[in-house]
Amino acid sequence: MNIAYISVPYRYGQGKPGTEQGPAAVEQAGLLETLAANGQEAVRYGEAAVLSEDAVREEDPQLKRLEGVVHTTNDLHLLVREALTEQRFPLLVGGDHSMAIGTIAGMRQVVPRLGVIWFDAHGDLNTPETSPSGNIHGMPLAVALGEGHQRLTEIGGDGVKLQPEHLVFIGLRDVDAGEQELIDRLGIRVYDMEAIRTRGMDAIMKEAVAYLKETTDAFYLSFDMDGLDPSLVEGTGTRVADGIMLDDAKTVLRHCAEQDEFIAAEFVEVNPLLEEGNGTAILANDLIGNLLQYMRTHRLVK
Ligand code: NNH
Ligand code: MN
Ligand code: MN
Ligand code: MN
Repeated sequence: MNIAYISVPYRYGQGKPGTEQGPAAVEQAGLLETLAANGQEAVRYGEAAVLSEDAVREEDPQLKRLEGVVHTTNDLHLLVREALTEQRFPLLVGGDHSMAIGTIAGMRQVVPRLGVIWFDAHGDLNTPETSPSGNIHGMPLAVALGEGHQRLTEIGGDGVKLQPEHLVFIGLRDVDAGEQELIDRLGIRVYDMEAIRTRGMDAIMKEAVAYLKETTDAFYLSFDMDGLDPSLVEGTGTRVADGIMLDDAKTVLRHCAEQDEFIAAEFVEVNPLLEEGNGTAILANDLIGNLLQYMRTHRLVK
């Protein structure tokens, strides 16, 4: 295991100032020490390029700050591709969730049959036509499936897109009408809070991982902090009631870490400006520590 920590200090996929400070807040919480404590070099592999505020305009109300998102996600896809090509495990810290447009684009150039576990309260399947906000952080999965504005879908080239059966949702509970239509039409696998309550996270993750391993070559985890219960995450922009508690979140991380096919992870939507102190960044750092520890243990046991 050779981690490539990549920071994505940006906020253009949503409207609230602060997610651009997410990586610095998680580093402040001890991220480099967490890497060192798990046998890694305490270094940042790379940082995605971000346009300055005055270079980014709101423009299209259904596709806000498009240039800012295109610039960063395009740069990020190159970084992720490079890290994977060097046989490293990309560990990304954001930044708002639109960054996943770059993550997935970069990964798919190396792993065409890529699986995705999307830990989130939201579907992030909107297009400019269905979005209630015009914020691109609500669109990355639609883009990955090939739906949406061409400036976004063309990042990483016009190759094969993410296949709907290679995607799994965990913790979904705030879905817009257009997103639900897409989920139903494409038959995307969803584990919502009801499923988590009745079946338990352990059974769900066993099934989710087995499902992905059947038809993909490798998978990654995209962890939106707002998938967690709002009592745990004051510092994230769109909290939704009745979310995932800590033990269940760790179960998600453990099941991912136990698979050799697990090749990258991203932690997004940390916004230290929305809370006193640094609680959400500290939690993100703790979760990353858990993940790395599970990965180490698994490798030792093997
Ligand atoms: N679905 C809403 C939108 O598209 C909210 C998205 N917000 C998120 N997604 N935080 O994870 O605007
Ligand atoms: Mn999200
Ligand atoms: Mn979300
Ligand atoms: Mn703060």
